[in-house]
Amino acid sequence: MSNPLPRVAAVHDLSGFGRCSLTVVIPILSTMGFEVCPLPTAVLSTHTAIEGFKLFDLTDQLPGFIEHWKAIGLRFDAIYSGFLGSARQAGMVCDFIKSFATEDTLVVVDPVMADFGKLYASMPPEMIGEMRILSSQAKVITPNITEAAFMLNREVPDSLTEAEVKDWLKALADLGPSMPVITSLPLESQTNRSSVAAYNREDGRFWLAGRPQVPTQYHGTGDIFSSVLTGSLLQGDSLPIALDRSCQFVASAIQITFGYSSLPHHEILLERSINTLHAPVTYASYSLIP
Ligand code: PXL
Repeated sequence: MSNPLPRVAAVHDLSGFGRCSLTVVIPILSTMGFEVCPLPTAVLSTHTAIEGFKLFDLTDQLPGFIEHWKAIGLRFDAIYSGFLGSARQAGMVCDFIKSFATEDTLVVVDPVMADFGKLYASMPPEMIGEMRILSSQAKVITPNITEAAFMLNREVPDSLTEAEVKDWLKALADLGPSMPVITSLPLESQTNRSSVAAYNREDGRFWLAGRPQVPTQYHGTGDIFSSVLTGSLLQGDSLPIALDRSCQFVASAIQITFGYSSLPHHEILLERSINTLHAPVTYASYSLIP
């Protein structure tokens, strides 16, 4: 019998506290109607922004998990990777994609490694080159502006014009992916908005989407964005609608969380916002970058 639900291989860590990676990927994609099969890259006590975190790296376990999945003939409609436990895992994930992806598989790589101009605490500098190689195997990549700068060997910019954003997206597409997306864009023309931009090499169009910025930072919003984007593209949404749906969900989750008194670890109250995943997309936000 064929699988009644589209199936996603989710290559991310499991952080016990701090709502990110698998603890947001699974509820979001399940709520959107997909079966999620986690391929855990590491198990952590908390995400790496909380001091004293413990990380148990699963690099040596990955090949055995993958071999077992091959042996039982598992097939995936999407492969979606994020935080890796070691730089060595990038090559393993490339091999996993080569073994399991067909022409119809949606391959999404979120090159999780840095933010605000700095690598995350557990990330070795070799991760940058490895993420560049892994990204070349993807259709969609979703770096934030710091990750995009690191992958392109550029300075992290304070601000970008729309023409510069197009150049950055084209340079990312030259690494391999046909739909690069950049999040946390410091757009010169939209300083009070949280903006994302994307390029679709197949039709040559560039898109911009966003929502008004809330004056605080939350952890895990990149994972939430990329998870909704993956689900949205997998359900057949166009690229700009997928961008808009993801921005809308992140913005509503932030808005809902912001209403509570300040939370010590700055994570999103996903459980209070997940029902808004089914809200219709308001088409007000996206536009073509001419
Ligand atoms: O949200 C990205 C992320 C995922 N997983 C772990 C992290 C981070 C960001 O800090 O530390 C373990």
